[in-house]
Amino acid sequence: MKVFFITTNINKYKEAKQVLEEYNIKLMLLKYPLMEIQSKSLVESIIWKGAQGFKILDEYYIVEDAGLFIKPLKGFPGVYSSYIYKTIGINGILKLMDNISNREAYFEAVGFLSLKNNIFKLFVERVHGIISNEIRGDRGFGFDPIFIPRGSNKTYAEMDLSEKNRFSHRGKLFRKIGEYIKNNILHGKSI
Ligand code: ITT
Repeated sequence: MKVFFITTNINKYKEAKQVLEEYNIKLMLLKYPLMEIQSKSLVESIIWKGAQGFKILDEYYIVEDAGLFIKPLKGFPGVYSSYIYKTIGINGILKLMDNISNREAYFEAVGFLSLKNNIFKLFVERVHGIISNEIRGDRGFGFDPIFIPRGSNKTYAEMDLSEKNRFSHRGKLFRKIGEYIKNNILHGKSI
């Protein structure tokens, strides 16, 4: 089965593609910049972002948004992750965390799966962890070099693709989406 992933981020696509291969789902990249609204929640913005796809293609497709929420910074950068990454970057985040001993943070990923006829399903996953004291690793993208997921002592950037997928918010999210497609679409149940 073929499903499209509408994203401008090739790294996100590679991670998601590897997970969905386990479910015999072929993920196709549709590189298209969907508009994003400024909202306090990723769930609210993904509905708005995902629904734009209805006008672009009449196929099963996925749109995904993720953000890093740092507890002692009251959830910052959260929904502003993309802008903050492009402006102050990971060095800026580490500077803000100088002398802060509580390093708790989580990544949230939300997914919008379009099932044709304007029907869609939402998925949400979180992975808790800590912000490292320094930049570590050169793989991955975004905040990967400063996030250590619970259960590992490596940052995401010190992991290869499969290991990151085993631990990550995106890995968890796409396994949930894969299970859903397997149980509700591939096996012919009505949705
Ligand atoms: P889209 O076209 O799919 O929107 P994007 O790069 O803007 O691609 P997001 O809005 O989902 O992706 O992500 C917002 C930012 O959060 C992104 O620019 C990264 O800096 C960061 N981010 C998201 N997922 C990440 C991950 O797995 N590891 C590290 N940083 C991540």
